Amino acid sequence: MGRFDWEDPFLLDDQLTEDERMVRDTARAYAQDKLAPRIVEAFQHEHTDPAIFAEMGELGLLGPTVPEDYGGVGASYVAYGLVAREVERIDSGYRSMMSVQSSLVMYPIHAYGSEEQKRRFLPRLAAGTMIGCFGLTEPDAGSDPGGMTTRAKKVDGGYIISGAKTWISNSPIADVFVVWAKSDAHDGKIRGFILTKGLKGLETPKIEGKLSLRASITGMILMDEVEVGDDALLPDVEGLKGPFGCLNRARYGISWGALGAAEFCLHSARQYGLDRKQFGTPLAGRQLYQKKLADMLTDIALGLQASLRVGRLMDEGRFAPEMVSIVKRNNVGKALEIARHARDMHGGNGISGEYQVMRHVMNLETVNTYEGAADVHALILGRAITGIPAF
Ligand code: TGC
Ligand code: FAD
Repeated sequence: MGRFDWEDPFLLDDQLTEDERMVRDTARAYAQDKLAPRIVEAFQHEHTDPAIFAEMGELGLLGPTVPEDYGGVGASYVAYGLVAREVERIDSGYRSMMSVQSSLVMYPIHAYGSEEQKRRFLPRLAAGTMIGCFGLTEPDAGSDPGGMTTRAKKVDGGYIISGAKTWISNSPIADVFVVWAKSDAHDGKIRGFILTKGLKGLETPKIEGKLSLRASITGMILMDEVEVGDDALLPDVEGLKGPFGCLNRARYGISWGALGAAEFCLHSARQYGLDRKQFGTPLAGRQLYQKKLADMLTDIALGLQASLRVGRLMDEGRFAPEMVSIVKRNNVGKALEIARHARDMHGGNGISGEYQVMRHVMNLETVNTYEGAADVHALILGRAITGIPAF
């Protein structure tokens, strides 16, 4: 008979390779030693520290799946998920900074870029000396990115891009902008362009006053006739499958990350219940309290196994986007529920920044919305089940 470890109920650790454990341990040590001590203050003061990119880059945590030739470490998608879990155990905003850089900026340049674009951008993005962002969402095109109005007009030697992107992670501090626009030179099809900081007509105002993801800066990308050369076009993809190819990876990473936040909440609620006495006994000795802990443990354990399976299939080139919809929607929804319960289990203390559970609740509200809102993933699955698109 095996031993039961509540911190690793299905012995996930056993299912990892030596290399994956190494990446996980590096990410965990960094997150606990360097990110945990600054998050309470950073969130409270809405402070994003750009130095985090270079710190992560130095440890190989940015774009880890990109091959070594281009500055990555050639890690598996399972390793990438494990990094997201460790970073989001501290804060969803830090994971956001990491996953945008990795899946939404480095991935498209690697998958769809020219050799010259890869050489020019990937090593510096991997090192975190360059910060990237991804512009898909617009003020009037969120869940329906096909409705975007940003346009690329062909001119001699390049393109002129006009339009507005909103709710863009990292944009106010970014050096590199992967922007999606309808291109008149390609029958109005959606194409990706790489813009760089300082271009005339490009502005990136910060969105102020977020009550969620406060340690991760968010802004707009305003493009007023921004002129770029032909070499700004990502040559190897056309249509919505370009941005969605990136989103598949980021959404998958989020499915691990959200459970990292949920694990923090479970651990915190457990410890609080062991320490806090009411009616003469620790709260953790009460049936209702234990049921909540049991529900949390169950959802985390099942969710992690599902993400591991999707990661293995991704590494084998056998995943389907619908699999990612299942784990993104389920794991984030469950994490949000777990964080809300943990907040309640901390009583009044649960609302203070010091105990951190309320911050996870607020962050996970965003995570439930971005990268495909929960109901949009339900509709993706509904279409797969019935064959009828109900968007
Ligand atoms: P639809 O007709 O379904 O598809 C259009 C074309 O795209 C292809 N495609 C995919 N390709 C690869 N992977 C996927 N997951 C794909 N989904 C669709 C599809 O095959 C088709 O290709 P083709 O060649 O036939 O043209 O598209 P639709 O317009 O009906 O869209 C439906 C829907 C709802 C699925 C889609 O629009 C959607 O997923 N909406 C959600 C939008 C979203 O996720 N936005 C994310 C913005 S980025 C972000 O939030 C970053 S936050 C990051 C952080 O800070 O961590
Ligand atoms: P809407 O699409 O207007 O949806 C509003 C509500 O309606 C949701 O509940 C949704 O589920 C529901 N809904 C929508 N369509 C349907 C339907 N057909 N049937 C039933 N219900 C429906 N985007 C980027 O491009 N890059 C980024 O880096 C980025 N970072 C972000 C960071 C933060 C902090 C936030 C909050 C968002 C970020 N986003 C980013 C944008 C994000 O992807 C969008 O907010 C998300 O896709 C939802 O779009 P929307 O906000 O326009 O909501």
